[in-house]
Amino acid sequence: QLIASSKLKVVVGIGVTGLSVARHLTRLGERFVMCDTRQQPPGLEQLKADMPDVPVMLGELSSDALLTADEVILSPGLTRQHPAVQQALAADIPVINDIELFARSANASIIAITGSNGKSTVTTLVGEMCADAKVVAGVGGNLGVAALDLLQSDAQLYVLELSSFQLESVQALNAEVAVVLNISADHMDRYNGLLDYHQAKHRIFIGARQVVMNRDDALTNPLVGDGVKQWSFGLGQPDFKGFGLRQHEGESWLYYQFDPLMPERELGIKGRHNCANALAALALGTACGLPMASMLDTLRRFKGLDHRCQVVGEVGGVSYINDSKATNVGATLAAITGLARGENLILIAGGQGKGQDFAPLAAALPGAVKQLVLMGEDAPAIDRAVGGLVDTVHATSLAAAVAAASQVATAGDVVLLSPACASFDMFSGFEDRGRKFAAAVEALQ
Ligand code: UMA
Ligand code: ADP
Repeated sequence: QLIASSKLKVVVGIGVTGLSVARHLTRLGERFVMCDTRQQPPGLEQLKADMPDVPVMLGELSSDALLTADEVILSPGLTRQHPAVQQALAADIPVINDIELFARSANASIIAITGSNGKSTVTTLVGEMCADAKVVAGVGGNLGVAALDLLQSDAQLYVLELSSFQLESVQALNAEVAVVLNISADHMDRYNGLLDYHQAKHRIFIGARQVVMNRDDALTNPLVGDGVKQWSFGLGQPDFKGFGLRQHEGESWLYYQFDPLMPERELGIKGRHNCANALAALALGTACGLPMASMLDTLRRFKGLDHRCQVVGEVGGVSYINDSKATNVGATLAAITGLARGENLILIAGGQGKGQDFAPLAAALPGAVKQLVLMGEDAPAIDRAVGGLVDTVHATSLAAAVAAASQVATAGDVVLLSPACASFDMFSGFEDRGRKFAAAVEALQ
């Protein structure tokens, strides 16, 4: 009893995650303190209002404070490489996070989804599939509601979008089914190369009873034992484990093994990458026993999320597409591949590059992009990588970029905002960037 009462948890980060952890620990009756390196963390007011008795420490993380903890609960925005966190680890103090706490308390199966791109689309889609099948699902994580806040609901299933940052501090998620949708470089300012990032993502498979792999991306292939049931998806013909595409009645159909499911053209979400997302969602849903007919209805109905290859206007025969959520090169490549019909694209790109290599754009732009309009902090880095391969102009604002793009676009062209970069240098987030793009397009009409 005495030992139990001396236990103290230290929660690092007072943002959305930190607040959800504080509420959870309060419900459990645990003793904890909260800290944040910032003097004005965004969740502070809420914390003071809802849990006024919780001790708060602000400013540079003190290793002394962390060393008093029996567990440190780290928010995803802070790296485990922080010196104070490293000292706690060296002293054998477990450094976990909200997702680990979630896994310990979850009373229903978890569908766990990560990947460099498509997480939000697949998570939302699987959530919709559950709703259509009348399965009560708690949907959230990196997207929407923080994971621990979902535990309040009477969920029969949890559908979690997990970022690599969240997976870094998970010890054992024990998901019913887990997937890494795809892997391409992202967040290279935080990771020591692609291997480091890959290892963080693959923590999603720890303790999983079933796994889903992408046949078109070997880096998604989990290293799991024979007892773990495996499913697969990919844009080629399906293998015995899964979902894919085959020609049927003169067109491309979604298939499960040798069973035709529906024509690809009936999918509500468009583009090759979204077809892969649909197949991944089918694999996850099937693994959890959702009925196929209902899942296919969902696929027909679900039209995708805002800011992901979303048409926001048509002016003088020119389509304007908002792909503001393309915050890495992989997502921008998917948009270019899906939308290029000869040299018909005017691409607006740039922002914060997060340390990524823009070289893959050099192969994709010529022949697809009529003009590149660059803006933001890493515009010069993109310019260097593309190296004059396509006609390039620079803009100092998004409105100026849209104006420049509209000058060169002619009927049949597509003006595509797909920045391959984060937005925080000029906007409050990708939604803000997408909304400002839509407003600039509106102003052209
Ligand atoms: N920070 C400090 N000092 C601290 C703690 C945080 O400076 O002591 C800074 C971090 O460097 C970071 C910012 O504060 O830039 C936010 O960090 P946080 O851990 O407090 O973030 P939360 O508000 O808890 O939000 C996090 C996710 N954010 C990140 O991982 C950066 C949210 O994902 C997520 O929705 C939320 O938890 C609930 O799960 C956002 C995101 O951008 C949407 N995620 C990245 C992505 O999708 O690419 C991974
Ligand atoms: P995430 O949550 O992983 O960021 P989203 O579903 O929000 O994923 O999509 C983010 C960006 O990635 C958008 O630009 C979208 O068009 C693109 N995208 C979505 N799915 C894929 C995929 N399977 N492969 C490549 N890009 C994708």
